[in-house]
Amino acid sequence: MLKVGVVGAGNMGEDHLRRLAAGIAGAEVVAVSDVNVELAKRVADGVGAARVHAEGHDLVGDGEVQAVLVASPASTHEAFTLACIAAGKPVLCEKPLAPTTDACLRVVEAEAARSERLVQVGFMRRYDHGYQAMQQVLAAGSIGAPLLVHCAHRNPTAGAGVTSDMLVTESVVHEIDVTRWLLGQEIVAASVLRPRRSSLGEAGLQDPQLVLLETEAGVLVDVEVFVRCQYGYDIRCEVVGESGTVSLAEPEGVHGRQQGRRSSQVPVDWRDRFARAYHTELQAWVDGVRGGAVGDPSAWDGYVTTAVAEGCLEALAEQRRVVVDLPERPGLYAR
Ligand code: ISE
Repeated sequence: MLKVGVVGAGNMGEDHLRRLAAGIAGAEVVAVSDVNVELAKRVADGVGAARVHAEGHDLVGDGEVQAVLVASPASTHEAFTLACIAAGKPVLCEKPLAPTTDACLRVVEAEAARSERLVQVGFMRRYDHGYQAMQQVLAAGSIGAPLLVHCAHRNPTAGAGVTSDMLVTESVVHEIDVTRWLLGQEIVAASVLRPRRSSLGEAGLQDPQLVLLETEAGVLVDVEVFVRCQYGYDIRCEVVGESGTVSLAEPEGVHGRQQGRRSSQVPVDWRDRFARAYHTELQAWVDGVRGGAVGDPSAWDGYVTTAVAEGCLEALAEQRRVVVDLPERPGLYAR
């Protein structure tokens, strides 16, 4: 049994904790930490974890904890992940690895200095069966070389306080990670167009946005991100190749026929839409750690996604095409 400690008992942390406790083979939650220690206690009780810490660093240092899942606010990810690396403990860090490229690079450098993969980043779409099926079609070469990727990322509503930048840093980061993985190519430039704003958003919020990414082989990836689309959580992705296309199917569900209409449900919450992907991701992490091989996305992938996201923010603010420059990929993360 892998003894796991979870830093952060908020929404995502609680979600992961429940999944780890109920459905993941080979893992046991032994410790929970949260700055809100009452919350940590309540959540720990719910999953039968005996150890509660108010401070995440104490959890990382807890001798009972063999591997750590970091689900605290993004601004704290760097410090907890670095502490795990220093302690030689495998860590699954929720997205993003860190909010700035400098912070991500410090994690990459610390891990590369140990010459040992310990960090997996929580971009779970790579574990979604739909994206995995797309990746297999692409790898088999049956639609020829990819030329274009069309994506949409729509949320029904966004919480108060959402900013225009957060459409990129919270949402588009998933498309950045998953298209790099689908195509096996790096993104070299970004532009962001500002369509007419929805009147249903907060005043001043640039919603929707149209992000255009260019890969090293010249593939163009367009991402419509629209966080107050009102009707549901809708994720689309289609790759257009030289001789065919492959796209995500609609999520499973049922079709209804009633009063002369066909209907089916659109999910409203991303945790429901990607529930199976979260499960597969966690099981793969636990299996990987127990087998001595931490999986992807790596700290390098986390770094690159933040670097591309920073390029998008510059492109959004300055309304110009921004070139994304990456340092050489360290040998530890060889393809
Ligand atoms: C949220 O933070 C997530 O991570 C979801 O996966 C994403 O789809 C959503 O747009 C974000 O707000």
